[in-house]
Amino acid sequence: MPRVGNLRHHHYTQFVQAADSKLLSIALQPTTHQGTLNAEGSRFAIVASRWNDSLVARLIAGALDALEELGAQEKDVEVFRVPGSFEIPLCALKAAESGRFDAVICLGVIIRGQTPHFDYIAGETTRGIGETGLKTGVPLLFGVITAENVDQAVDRAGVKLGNKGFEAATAAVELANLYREAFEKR
Ligand code: DLZ
Repeated sequence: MPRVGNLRHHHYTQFVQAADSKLLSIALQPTTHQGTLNAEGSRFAIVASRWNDSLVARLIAGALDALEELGAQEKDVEVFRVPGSFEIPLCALKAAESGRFDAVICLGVIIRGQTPHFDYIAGETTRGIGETGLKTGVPLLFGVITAENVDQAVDRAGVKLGNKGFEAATAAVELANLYREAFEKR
C-alpha cells in the first residue's frame, strides 16, 4: 500500500474527501499572507536577452507596462541587457546580490525550431534562474519564453495577460510585497 507522509494511501484519500466535504464549515482561520499588487516603494531589475530581440522588446514593454500600472517609479526600475538567454542567470545573480532590488524579472525568448541546442540553453537558463532565486533569497521571475516555433513565441509576447513579461512583472510586485510583509523583521 503506497504511503503519503504517515498516512496509508486509502486513509489519505478518505482524509482528503472528508476535508473537501467539510470545506465550508472549517472553523480554523489561520493568518494568510498574500502580496498586494502595489509596486510603490519596491525596486525592480529587468534582465533581458537580445537574441530574438523583436519579441524580447515586447516582453520588456509588457513588464514596464505592468510596473507602471501598479505604481512603480521610473527611478526604481533598471533594465540590464545580455546577449542571449544563457547569459541571463549570471546577470540576474549579480543584480540580486547587489542588494539594490526587491525582485529580478528575467526575460528572454528561446525558440526550438531555430536552436539546435535548444534543450541545453533552455535547461541551463531555467536551472540558473531557479538556483539564483534560492541562493540569494531574492525573488526571481521566469519570463523566458521557451517555444516550439515563432508563432508560439509571438502568442506569448502579446498584450497584457498574453505577455510573459507583463505576467512576470505582476508576479514580481506580488512577491516583493509578500516577502516584505511576511518575513522581514520589524
Ligand atoms: C546561440 C543561441 C541560439 C542558437 N538560440 C538562442 C535562442 O533561441 N534564444 C536565446 O536567448 N539565445 C540563443 N542563443 C544564444 C545563447 O543564449 C548564448 O547567448 C550564446 O550561446 C553565447 O553564450
